[in-house]
Amino acid sequence: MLRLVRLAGCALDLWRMRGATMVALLERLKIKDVNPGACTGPDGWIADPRGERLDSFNPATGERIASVVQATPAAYDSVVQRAVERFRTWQMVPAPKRGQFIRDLGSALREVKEPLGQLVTLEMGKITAEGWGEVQEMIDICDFAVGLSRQLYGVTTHSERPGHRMYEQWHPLGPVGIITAFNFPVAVWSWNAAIAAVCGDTTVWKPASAVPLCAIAVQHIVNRVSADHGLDGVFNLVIGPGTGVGERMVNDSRLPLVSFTGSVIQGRRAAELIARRLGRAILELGGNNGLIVTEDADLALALRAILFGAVGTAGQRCTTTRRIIAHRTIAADLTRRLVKAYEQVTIGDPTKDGVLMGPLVDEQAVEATIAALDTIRAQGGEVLVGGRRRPELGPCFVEPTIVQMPRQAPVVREETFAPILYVMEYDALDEAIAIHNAVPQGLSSAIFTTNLLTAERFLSAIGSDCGMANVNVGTSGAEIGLGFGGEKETGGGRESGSDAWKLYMRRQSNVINWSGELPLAQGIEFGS
Ligand code: UN1
Repeated sequence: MLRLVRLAGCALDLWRMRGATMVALLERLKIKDVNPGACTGPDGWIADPRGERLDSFNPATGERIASVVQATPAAYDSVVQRAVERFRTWQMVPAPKRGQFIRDLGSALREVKEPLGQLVTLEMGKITAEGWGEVQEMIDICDFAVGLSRQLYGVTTHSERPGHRMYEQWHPLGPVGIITAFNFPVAVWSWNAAIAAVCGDTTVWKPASAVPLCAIAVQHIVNRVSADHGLDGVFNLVIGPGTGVGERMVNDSRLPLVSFTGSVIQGRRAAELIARRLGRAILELGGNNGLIVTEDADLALALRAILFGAVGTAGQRCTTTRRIIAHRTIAADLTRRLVKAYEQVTIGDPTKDGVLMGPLVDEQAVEATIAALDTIRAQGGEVLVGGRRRPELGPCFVEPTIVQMPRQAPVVREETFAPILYVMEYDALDEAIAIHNAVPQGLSSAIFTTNLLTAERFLSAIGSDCGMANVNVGTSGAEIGLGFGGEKETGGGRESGSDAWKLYMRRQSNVINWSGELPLAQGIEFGS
C-alpha cells in the first residue's frame, strides 16, 4: 500500500542557480521550499517518493534549475478526491463570498507581480515585459471574476401557460480539470481557475511539463490566500506528463469539465476521450493567425502590430501572427520595412533590457523550426531575413524569420510554433479573405485598413472565420474582457471574459406553476 506523505514544506533539489537569481526570486515570492508537484491546499503538499522526477530548465542557458517530484497515480487520486469533497461545500458558499477569495488572490498577485513575472521569464524564456504582462493578465481576470461573482445572471421568460413562471439558473458544475500549455505558464490557468472558482467549482491543474516551477509558485500564492480564508481544496495542483496525469484527467468522470490548451493533435485526442465519457471540454488548440494589410492601411501601425504579433514570445503564442496577406500595391514596401525591423530585433537573454526575443522553449522546438524551414524552402518559400539558429546565444535560440511564400504551399496550412512569418500577396479583398480563411485553424485574425467598408466586410459573416477578428489591432495580445478562443481546428472553446463563465456552470431551466390548475404545454388535453 502506497503511503502518501503530507508535508508542510518538503525541500526539493534546487539546482544551483547561476548567481542567486532563483533563490532570490523564490524569496521574493515568499517561497521557502519548492515542494512536490501535487497539492490540495496550504498543508496539502503530497510527496510520494515513488513519483518520477521532472527537471526544469532555463531555456536561455540550458541550465537545469530545479527538479520536481511528479504526482503518482495515487497522489493524483488523492488530489481529485479532495477537489470532489471541497466542491460539496464550496458550491454552497454564496457567489459574492467566493468572489472575495478571488479578490484577495488578485491582491496577492499584485504584490508578487514582479518576481512571478521574472520566474515565468526564467523558466519559459519570454522577455520580462511579457512575463509581467502575463501576471497582469492574471490580475485582470481576478478583477473580472470578482465583478462576475455578483452577476451570474439567468434569464426569466414568459410561459405560454397561465399562472406559470419560467426562469433559468446557473449552478456550479463540479471539479474542473485545467490542462495548460508551456507558453502561458500562469495566465491561462488563471482565466480558467478564477472564473471556475466564482462559479462554485473547484479546480485541478496540470501545467505543462516544461514549466512546473511557475505552477508551484502560483500554488504557493494560492495557498497563502486559501489559508487566510481557512480553505483548502479549491485550487489543486498535479504535475505529471500528458500521457500519465493528462490522460487520467480526460478519462476521469469526477471532472465534468476539462479545459485543455495545447496542440491540435493532443487536443483532438483529449476531446475524443472526454466525449467518450460524455464530459464537457473547453478546447484552445492551434492558431494560424492571418493579418490582412490593405492598400489604404496605415503601414506604420501595421508594422508595429506585426512585429509584436510575430516576434513576441518568440512566435510561441497561439495568437502569434503567422501569415501576412498584403495588397500587391503595398506588399513590397511593407515587406522591406518589416525586414528592416526584423534586422534590428535584439535576440538574447530575455531578462535583459532591450532584448525583444528570447529563446524557444527547448531544443526540440529549435529542431522543429529548422525542419519547418527546410520544408518551407522545398515548397518554394524564399527566406527574406532570419532563418538560422543562433547557438552562440544558447541552445534554444533562432532568428525571427520572414518568408515570401507561394500561397498554395501546403506548409502554410500548418502551425509551426516558431517565429516564422509568411508574406503573401493579393489583388482583391475577396481573394484576401479567401486566402485568410484557407487554413484549418480559426483562432485570431486581423485587418489593417482605413476603409470602413473593408473593415465591416472583414468582420461580417462572410469575412474572417476566426473566433477573434480585429481591425487595426494585431492578432495577439487579447484583453481578458471578451471570450478568448477560436473555431475550426482551434476547437470552439471560449475562456476568460464575456459569458465564457457559462461553460463552467450547469444550466437549470425551472418552471413554477402557481395557478392551481395543470394546463399542459402545446395545449395538449390528456384525460380530464
Ligand atoms: C496563448 O497563446 O495560449 O491574446 C494565449 C494573447 C494572450 C493570450 C495568449 N492574451 O496573445
